Amino acid sequence: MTTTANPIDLSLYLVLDPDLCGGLDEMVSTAKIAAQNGATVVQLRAPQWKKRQWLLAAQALKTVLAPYHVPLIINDQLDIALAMDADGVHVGQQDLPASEVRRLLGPNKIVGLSTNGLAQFHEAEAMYQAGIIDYVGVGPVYPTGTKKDASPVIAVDEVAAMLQNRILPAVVIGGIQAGKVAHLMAQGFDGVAVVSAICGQADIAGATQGLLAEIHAAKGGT
Ligand code: TZP
Repeated sequence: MTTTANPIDLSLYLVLDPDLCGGLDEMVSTAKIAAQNGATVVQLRAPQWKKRQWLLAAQALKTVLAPYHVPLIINDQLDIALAMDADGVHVGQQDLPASEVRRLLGPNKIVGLSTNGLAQFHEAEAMYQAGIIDYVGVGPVYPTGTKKDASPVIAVDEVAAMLQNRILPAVVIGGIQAGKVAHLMAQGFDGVAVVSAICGQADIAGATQGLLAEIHAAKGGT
């Protein structure tokens, strides 16, 4: 059995969505401030965008994140990721299969997969062991208005079952705001993924620092 084990610090995973994060300039500025203040991963997720817009934004984000060594993950646009040499690709259950993404990206890029329940989580574990994916997203765990087609909220006991004896890195997503982080981290996640808790906030730096402080406290003050 192999694992890709591409290293990724999932602690504070910012998902940029143009509906909340604004146009290109505002999005790039948000990403930069978040990276400066401790965000550990940035994902671009813009299902409504045309390819040319995708490429321009992804290239701009890559440039702004590089000095902070914060990886840029592209949501469900393999061609864009290949064109601008992104750090990785994240796919959902209805997107290009993770196995195809891995085959086309090669072994040294990050591949993430969304999961919404125990069965999908167990499938993801097998994919991790086979070297296909590097981490999973688990969610939504709270109702969210950010993703209009979000899957149903996962029941608390199902989340617990997913995390029991887990072998793969997992980041939690969906409706996570300041104050909710400690509870989720205590369940055993490696980090939290957010859109609206950072994007569109009046104080991006303060919002990022606040979430990070909760994460570090939950990880034992590291
Ligand atoms: N996937 C599951 S929920 C979600 C995504 C992309 C949106 C999360 O947004 P927010 O604003 O952090 O609730």
